[in-house]
Amino acid sequence: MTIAQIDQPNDLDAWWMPFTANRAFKKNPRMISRSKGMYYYTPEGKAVLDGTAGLWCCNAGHNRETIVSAIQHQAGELDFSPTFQYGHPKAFQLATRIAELAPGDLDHVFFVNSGSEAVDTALKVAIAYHNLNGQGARTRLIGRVRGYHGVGFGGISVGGMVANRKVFGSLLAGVDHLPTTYNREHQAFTKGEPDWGGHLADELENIVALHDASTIAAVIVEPMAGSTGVLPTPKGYLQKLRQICDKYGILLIFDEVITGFGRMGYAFAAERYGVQPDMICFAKGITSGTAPMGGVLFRKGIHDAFMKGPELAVELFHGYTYSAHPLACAAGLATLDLYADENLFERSRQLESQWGDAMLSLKGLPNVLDIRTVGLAAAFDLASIPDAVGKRAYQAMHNAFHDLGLLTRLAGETLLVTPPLIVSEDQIGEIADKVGKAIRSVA
Ligand code: PXG
Repeated sequence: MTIAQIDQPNDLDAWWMPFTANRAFKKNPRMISRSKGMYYYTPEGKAVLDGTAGLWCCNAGHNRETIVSAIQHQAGELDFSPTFQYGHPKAFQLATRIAELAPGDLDHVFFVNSGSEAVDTALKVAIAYHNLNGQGARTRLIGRVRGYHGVGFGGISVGGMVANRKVFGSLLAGVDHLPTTYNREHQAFTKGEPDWGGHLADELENIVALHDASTIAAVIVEPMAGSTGVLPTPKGYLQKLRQICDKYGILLIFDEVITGFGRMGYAFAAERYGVQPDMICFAKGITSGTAPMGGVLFRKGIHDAFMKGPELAVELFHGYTYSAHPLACAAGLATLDLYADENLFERSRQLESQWGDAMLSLKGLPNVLDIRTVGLAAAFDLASIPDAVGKRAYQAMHNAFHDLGLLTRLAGETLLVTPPLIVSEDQIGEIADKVGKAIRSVA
């Protein structure tokens, strides 16, 4: 039996795949069985250039030796240890390293296993914090239309992607949404943060006027809305949001699950924008996708508010069996070392302009309605085929994988590319070329 045969699953029926058109996939699969550097490989051994860093997570590329050996070593040394009432050294080390990377007094880290858990953790702590401060009426949470904050009930409640919400019941009560910052008429084909739209942060004033500040716990936004199709926040928007939150005592949470760890040229996008949030949610890039891990960074004042009461009392009734799992901590430490050794955040910043130009060079292709780029991310909005919404982008993604050897992502009728930060200048050209061909392949 060849390796290819061993790697081929013999029955595709049992696994209900996440966020996937299961029936279409199983009729015509896109199978991946190996990875190295910038490439994935199919079970038949065909190379596929990773245009998406997996799912926005493999920022250092694939199967990097130092991360692989850190995980292997850790598995043989300490496989699992409880983190409720016990600790292991690498969890403390990793928390310290992440806090050092974060701006200002974001000094404390709570570990979870995914972005969705990070978001739920941040929202819960926001409400609990106000409660501890004698402001128990502050329970409202404010998200944004077209925001994505994972798939927990908290995340889909503050999230603003209709398909992720509409069949899941009444969600959390007491949630409101800022309007989306995207407006094609004013922003089409912009490279980086659009000039138009900073004023949309003022909508928070209207939400405060409706509900009263005394009922609002927190605002949560992505510094760049990724999943919904790379929507950079307009110039001045985040600064204004910070000012309004300060004015009314509302906590500001940045969901940096995608924007953290170099995608926007910095450890965190908060640094790019010079805006200090009260909490940062992270995941994905912390281990470069090699082990499930997420977390929340908290400003000192929030953490310290909980460190009161009897010393033997649990301060926060929250946590997961796999919070700070030893394998993920080992992976995280090796990943942060690699990011630093190879200056990958800086590399991303330096490549951003060339990346943007390469992607925007596809302006004018048939059926391309908008192209947006920021950091090392780009999105192509395509015109729908009449009566078949989503088909053009799906077909382009499928053709890119099978015919062109390029991995892309979909968001409705939008095609996304967000490569590992080790992408070479030549590969940027190759991605642009192949995206162009994939778009042209769907008449
Ligand atoms: N917040 C943000 C901003 C995210 O982008 C999550 C939370 C949830 O993370 P988990 O680890 O629970 O999935 C995300 C996840 C895509 C894509 O193709 C994006 C995500 C996940 C999978 C696919 O755009 N973002």
